[in-house]
Amino acid sequence: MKTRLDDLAVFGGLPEFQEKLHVGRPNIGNRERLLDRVNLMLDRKWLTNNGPFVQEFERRVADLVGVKHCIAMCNGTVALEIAIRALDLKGEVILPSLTFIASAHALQWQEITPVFCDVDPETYTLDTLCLERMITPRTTGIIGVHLWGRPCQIEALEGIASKHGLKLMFDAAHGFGGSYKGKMIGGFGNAEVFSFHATKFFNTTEGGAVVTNDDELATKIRLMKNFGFYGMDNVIYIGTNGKMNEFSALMGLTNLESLEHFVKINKTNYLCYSDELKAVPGIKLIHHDLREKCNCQYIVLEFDESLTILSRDEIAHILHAENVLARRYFYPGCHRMEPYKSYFPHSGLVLPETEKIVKKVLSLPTGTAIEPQDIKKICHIISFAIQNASDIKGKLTEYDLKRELIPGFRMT
Ligand code: T4K
Repeated sequence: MKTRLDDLAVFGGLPEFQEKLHVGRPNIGNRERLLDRVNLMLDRKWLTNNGPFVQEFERRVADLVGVKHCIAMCNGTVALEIAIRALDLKGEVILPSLTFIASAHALQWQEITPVFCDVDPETYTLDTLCLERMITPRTTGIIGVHLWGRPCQIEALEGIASKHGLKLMFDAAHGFGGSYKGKMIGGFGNAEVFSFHATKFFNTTEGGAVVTNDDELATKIRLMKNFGFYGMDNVIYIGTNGKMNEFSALMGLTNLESLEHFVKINKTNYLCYSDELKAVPGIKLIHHDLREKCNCQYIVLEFDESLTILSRDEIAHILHAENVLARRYFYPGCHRMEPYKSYFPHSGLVLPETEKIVKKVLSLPTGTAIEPQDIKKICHIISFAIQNASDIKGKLTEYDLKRELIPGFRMT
């Protein structure tokens, strides 16, 4: 427990945690079941190329999501690229800037212009009014992002897409296992894309999938992810190598068996954070709607600096010193990263909400790697820091805030 300023590790005290607590520590299912499957894979000598584990995994995911087709892929980024290509998107595609850079790169990689749209101040997903203003004759599609697992305003987006004859897809990298108005995420738009990266609450080490109810699109995507092969020695389409391998699929099958357990832990953690921080002035925990299915995999705090006095970055700095490696997902916004900041140097002017949000949110550790007592300690550090904000602020300036406590994290 920190009771004096000098107890804080940033001022020379002992770090609260001896081991680093990460955001995105993988959840791993039953080890014996996993190793049994590894042995079976080795006995079968079938390691990739639409093997039996991949086929089983695709069936399980399609059933869980309630869609006709799941095409498993090597990662979420390639799944996005292939879905974009199969949907024949060209010219300009509108998406939020408040997302992981892969959402934008998947477009630019194939020379489609990502047009960054602002987000709604309530949901932090695409602002539908702003979106309609950004449609031009070159626009061919919209990519909604279910940021932190919270669904987009899906019905409104469907309305806009159909009114303007645009394709609609979703980057559902954060949305696996969630629902919108009782229907599982994955079943909306022309297609949705999941990421099963190690840092997601459900992982296949690396992995992703496109899910869709469109038979023709699914066939095209299956061809594209396997070089365009239609049977042996017969290529009928341009393609790439987007295949999921057998190890990833068996990891996925094993982790699927623990999915409910992972969600339960995430919900418990979310409620614990919520309880511990409810009385701390200037802090809002980004809300997850527990009436819907929800994976609660991102614990995101939002700071109102007029009340916390300490900025988001100062609090992150204090936490990092205590070995709590909080992350600024998704700072500074895609529009402020290359190549987009050179292509569109003034795009921040039309993204006022995004510009505000990226400066005030902070993601904290959750998942099976963390216990409620750890959460209580993290919350105590935050609350102690805010209670003593003025003193800490003065003292912090004596220290080098530009020091990188974790590689790549530099105070701004
Ligand atoms: N769209 C959206 C909206 C996304 O968020 C993502 C990915 C994608 C598309 C693309 O999907 P993928 O192609 O990745 O399937 C991470 C992930 O690499 C990325 O998958 C994820 N979003 C993004 C939000 O986070 P980094 O660069 O922040 O990851 P990194 O390496 O710093 O890892 C985070 C923490 O997790 C580390 O502090 C340590 C811990 N960790 C990580 C790994 C890989 C572990 O404890 N064990 C591990 O094996 O991007």
